[in-house]
Amino acid sequence: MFDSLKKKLQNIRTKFASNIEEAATVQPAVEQPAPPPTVEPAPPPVITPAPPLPGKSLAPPAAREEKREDPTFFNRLKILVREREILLQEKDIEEPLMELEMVLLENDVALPVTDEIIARMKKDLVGRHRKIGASVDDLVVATLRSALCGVLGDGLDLRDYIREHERPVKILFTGVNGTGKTTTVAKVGHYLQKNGFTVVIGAGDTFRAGAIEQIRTHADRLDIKVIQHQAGADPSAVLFDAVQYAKAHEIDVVLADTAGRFHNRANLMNQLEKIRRVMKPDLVVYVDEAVAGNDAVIRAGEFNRAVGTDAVVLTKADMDSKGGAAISVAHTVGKPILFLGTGQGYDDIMPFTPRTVVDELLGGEA
Ligand SMILES: Nc1nc2c(ncn2[C@@H]2O[C@H](COP(=O)(O)OP(=O)(O)O)[C@@H](O)[C@H]2O)c(=O)[nH]1
Ligand SMILES: [Mg+2]
Repeated sequence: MFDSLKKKLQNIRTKFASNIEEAATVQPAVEQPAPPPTVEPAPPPVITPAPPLPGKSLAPPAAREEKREDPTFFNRLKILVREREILLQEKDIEEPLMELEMVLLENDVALPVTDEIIARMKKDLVGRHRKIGASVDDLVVATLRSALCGVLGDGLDLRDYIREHERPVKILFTGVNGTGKTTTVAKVGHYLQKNGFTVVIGAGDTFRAGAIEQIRTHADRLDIKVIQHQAGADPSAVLFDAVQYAKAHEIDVVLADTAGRFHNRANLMNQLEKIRRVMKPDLVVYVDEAVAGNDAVIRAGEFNRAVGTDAVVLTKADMDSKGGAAISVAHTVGKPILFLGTGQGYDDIMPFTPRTVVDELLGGEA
């Protein structure tokens, strides 16, 4: 997952670290104490010191010199220096910042999101006294981590959501064709069952040939009840029945599969409006493929404007080496990513926790 971006971020990390290290070495005033005094022959001892003049230092020069040479004093300073402090200017990190910008754009991170990440890096690093320990890399990773977490938002834990809402919680999955809606419905059903919730699936794709069979096969394997009508039936009616079933049987969650549709196809969008009216979903989840990069981000925005979206699932993250959509979609659409799809198996689904995704991107170190 996200291998190309991960590799590039590793390089960038090294570049930042070496630039900051360089800036630190030409900046002794901030990060280092005065160098130890050059060992000069001590001045001849003053045998009879003159009485101190009013307003002058009480300590004679020889005594002050002696104090500066105290080895324990310098040892203590050296220990302090391990926690160096640095004041970076923009020019110190201009080069790696520009490279980071290019890398993000090349890996399909949307322009406004790239800008935001760069702005956060700058704000964190430039013009502020920053402590650097033995490893500058720690500072770089912390800064990158916080910039990326900043654009990824808080995420949404579906288990918490269900616990906090009246049952049944109704979740409608929508999006364009072939992105993995039906597979995601099955995976989410399995995930929720593993987490102790009861689930029913509504076979709301009555449009595409074989769609009802497809969800039925998944559900049978996972031992999940499916509410279905015949092919060509009104999906609103199917999903209404699924909700009624859940109410009657005290099922925790209704997962509604639907046919793929584009936001600009009026008839299918009207159908979706009707589904919304009849089923009254608690969450409308937009599903798209991480591999679609910027297209997925743009489509998610269009869907949100057309019908409203509460959360996003990005599938096929296992096939996505760039990670741009995963980084961009929450910030661009203003809705959290709920899950990443990471393969074709039922367990190949990952709750989207920004922190975990950033760890994955930064190699999980530091
Ligand atoms: N590699 C991979 N394939 C996926 C993932 N999710 C779905 N697919 C595949 O994508 C194809 C289309 O999935 P489907 O659920 O039928 O899409 P729908 O048309 O949106 O319902 C199927 O072959 C799925 O196995 C995923 O996370 N990773
Ligand atoms: Mg489908």
